[in-house]
Amino acid sequence: MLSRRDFLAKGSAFCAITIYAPGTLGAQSQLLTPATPFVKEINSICEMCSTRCPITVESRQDKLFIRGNLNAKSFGGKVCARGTSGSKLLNDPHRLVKPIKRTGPRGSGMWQEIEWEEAYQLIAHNLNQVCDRYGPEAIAVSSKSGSLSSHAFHFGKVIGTPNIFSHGSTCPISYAVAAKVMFGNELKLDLENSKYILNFGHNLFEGINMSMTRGLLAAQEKGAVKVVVFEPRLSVMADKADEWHAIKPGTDIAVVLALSHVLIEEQLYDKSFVQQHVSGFEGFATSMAQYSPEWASEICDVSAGDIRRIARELAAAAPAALADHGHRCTFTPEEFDLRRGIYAINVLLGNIERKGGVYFAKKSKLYNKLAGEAVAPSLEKIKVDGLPTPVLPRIDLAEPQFKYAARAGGLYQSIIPAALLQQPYAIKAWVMSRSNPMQTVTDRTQVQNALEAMDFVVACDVYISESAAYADVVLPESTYLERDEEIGDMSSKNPAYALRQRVTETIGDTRPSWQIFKEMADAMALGHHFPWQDIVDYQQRQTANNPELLPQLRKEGFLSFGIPLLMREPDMVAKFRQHYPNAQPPSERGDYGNQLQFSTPSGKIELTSPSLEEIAPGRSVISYRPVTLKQPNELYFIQGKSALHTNAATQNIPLLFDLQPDNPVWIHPDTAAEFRINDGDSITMTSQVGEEQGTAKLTLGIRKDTVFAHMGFGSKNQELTRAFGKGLHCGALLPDATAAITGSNVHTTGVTIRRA
Ligand SMILES: Nc1nc2c(c(=O)[nH]1)N[C@H]1C(S)=C(S)[C@@H](COP(=O)(O)OP(=O)(O)OC[C@H]3O[C@@H](n4cnc5c(=O)[nH]c(N)nc54)[C@H](O)[C@@H]3O)O[C@H]1N2
Ligand SMILES: Nc1nc2c(c(=O)[nH]1)N[C@H]1C(S)=C(S)[C@@H](COP(=O)(O)OP(=O)(O)OC[C@H]3O[C@@H](n4cnc5c(=O)[nH]c(N)nc54)[C@H](O)[C@@H]3O)O[C@H]1N2
Ligand code: SF4
Ligand SMILES: [Mo]
Repeated sequence: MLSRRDFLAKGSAFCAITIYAPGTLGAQSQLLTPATPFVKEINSICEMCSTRCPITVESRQDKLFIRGNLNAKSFGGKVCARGTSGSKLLNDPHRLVKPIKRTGPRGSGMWQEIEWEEAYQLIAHNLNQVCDRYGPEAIAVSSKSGSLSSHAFHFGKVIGTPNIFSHGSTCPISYAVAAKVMFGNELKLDLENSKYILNFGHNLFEGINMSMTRGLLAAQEKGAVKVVVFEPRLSVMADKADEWHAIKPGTDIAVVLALSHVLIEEQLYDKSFVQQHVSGFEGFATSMAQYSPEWASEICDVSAGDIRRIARELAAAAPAALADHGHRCTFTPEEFDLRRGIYAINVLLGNIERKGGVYFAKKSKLYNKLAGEAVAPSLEKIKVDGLPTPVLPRIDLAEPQFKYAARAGGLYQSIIPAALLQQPYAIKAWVMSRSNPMQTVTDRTQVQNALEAMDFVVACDVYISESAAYADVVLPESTYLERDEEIGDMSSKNPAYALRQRVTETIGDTRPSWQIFKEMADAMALGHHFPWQDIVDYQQRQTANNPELLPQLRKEGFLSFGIPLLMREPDMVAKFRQHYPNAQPPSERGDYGNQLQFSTPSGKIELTSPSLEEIAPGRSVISYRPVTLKQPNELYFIQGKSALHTNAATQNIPLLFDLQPDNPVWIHPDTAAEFRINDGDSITMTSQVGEEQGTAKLTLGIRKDTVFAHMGFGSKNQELTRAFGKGLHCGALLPDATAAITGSNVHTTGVTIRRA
């Protein structure tokens, strides 16, 4: 058994600088050599962030070079700074490459390396014990959603717990729930062809989504687009925009509703679209009548004249104009009506399924139906019969208002009160994969308390993350460069698929998620619920009706089928019909507007949703509700992504760490002067739940009442030797607050600052 202290001692004897925890590549370096890539070039998928861009990995002299897969045109054949750094993760001596079990108190850094079999037996014994004592519902299973999460989620279903969570409530859940309620489905943005883009804190040049970022860049390079950004700080996005409005945090909804007010009052909306496709317009229009630009400007610090002008400019550019619904939707407790309000602008502009507007992904089923022939292969859904039915409802369904959120990945943060207060009932064990809630769910202290209160915790990660440091067993997943995965649907304007493939042999004793969760089920005598033999068998089941798809994807990595289609764009529909002679006949307008279907109760776009009254009285009509995000003596504390790091996942990766080791706090010079803070000073930031140390960065590019920091820094886990204690820990300052209906975890709070 080795403790962190032993390693410190050992480390100082053998090497003056670096200390490695058991289970890491560094600790095993004498036994292990770096990975050898397989062949010259393999196509795969990046996982340095959850955008998951298609990549081509080339090996030259045993080194890996990662670039974008040219087949994936919308990604531009490019990767970002993090995407090129994959081999730094692969070969990082701090990376976990052997299962470990805890041998001291949680968080003490006392670990012992164990074999996989022992890890599985330990996990099976402890999870079975929790099941026997409290029922399977007492086990929470969580994973960041994406290509690897389906195996963790399936494991949750197999053991019979309803308490399965994605990261959604800390990220996109609000726009997902709002879209589901209004349209029955999620929407995508046609940034590249847009002439006018409204952006409410979608930080596309730092919170990078390669295809969207490049789409926006392409539009800006053409010079034919106007971009208007509402942001409390001068983000790179704001800097590259035509107009930046330094909006007060949490008040975007006022601008959004006032824009609709003007579009309706001045009759600037698309009446025929509304008439054909929209339900509840009258109720919506009545509600909007009260939200004048003058009313809004009092709330949000954007002038009434600007709001009126922007509404008119938008309408003039429509339908090639759009309001971006954003990505991380955690600014305010009123996210639901903020995101519904943003969608409503698009509906009024009549930009649905138009160039430069918004559209639905064209998956093969719809595409083939419209084409009248099998243009694109379809993936089989892999069904497993005979799974247990949980007796209790999900912990986040104690309140019926979260019905939609529960289906969209759930309220991740609800694990904390369930563990600490048994509300609505006790969670006693936590199986987490590819998730670092200690950093990414609000109120770190309570997350730590919840982890300490658990009977048993399993973490599956590539590092001993801040959260994994509190687990009983940590399972090392192979990095994305070392593992195969199932085929993923990447359809946009036409159907597309992508495949992740191993590009190099596995270093150390790591395994992929598909294998880990299958083998965990085996150890619990539940392996029959994972009927596929291995990932190839799984891929073959996915392609049972189109066996040629798999070899094609192995070669190409990314495949798209057919030609791009927007259903209400007559020239695209005409081209589509030329391509596919058996295609559906168009409407009188020469488009497929008549084929648009919305899986909502009314079958139309619901600008007002009467059915919401059953789960949340008073919520059917979009309206303004004031929120309090800070006390009068406090500053708003907001966060955002760094272009050089991914959330709380890359701070310890060599190169990325060197490029940005911490997160200085942005403060306006006038505010800093008030507190006698100079640029570079150490500061203390205090909120109602925590106190953190940081460094001041004085900039005119932020509101005087607001401070900002990149998220993901200030790790309190010493196994992450590089990242430990570097910068300010955002989650430690954020109180737990949940938005209505969407269940999103609110990331804005009030803080005070002083010189440390
Ligand atoms: N305060 C604050 N909190 C936030 C945010 C914010 O802006 N401010 N942003 C929110 C957002 S948008 C999101 S999406 C969430 C993200 O939060 P999480 O879902 O927790 O995700 P990450 O921080 O991206 O990474 C989680 C873990 O995945 C591990 N990992 C990386 N690759 C692999 C792999 O291949 N396999 C396995 N098993 N593990 C891997 C990393 O080491 C890391 O420990 O955070 C949210 N939380
Ligand atoms: N380089 C990089 N790329 C990433 C990620 C990463 O970590 N690094 N993460 C990926 C993930 S998981 C996601 S979700 C996306 C995130 O994509 P985004 O959602 O675009 O990312 P954030 O940087 O969190 O953006 C939030 C922005 O909103 C601003 N803001 C805060 N409060 C308010 C407010 O009340 N109103 C307005 N208008 N603005 C406000 C912040 O200053 C910040 O610039 O990026 C993805 N891509
Ligand atoms: S945006 Fe960058 S890090 Fe994220 S998947 Fe794409 S290349 Fe990888
Ligand atoms: Mo996210």
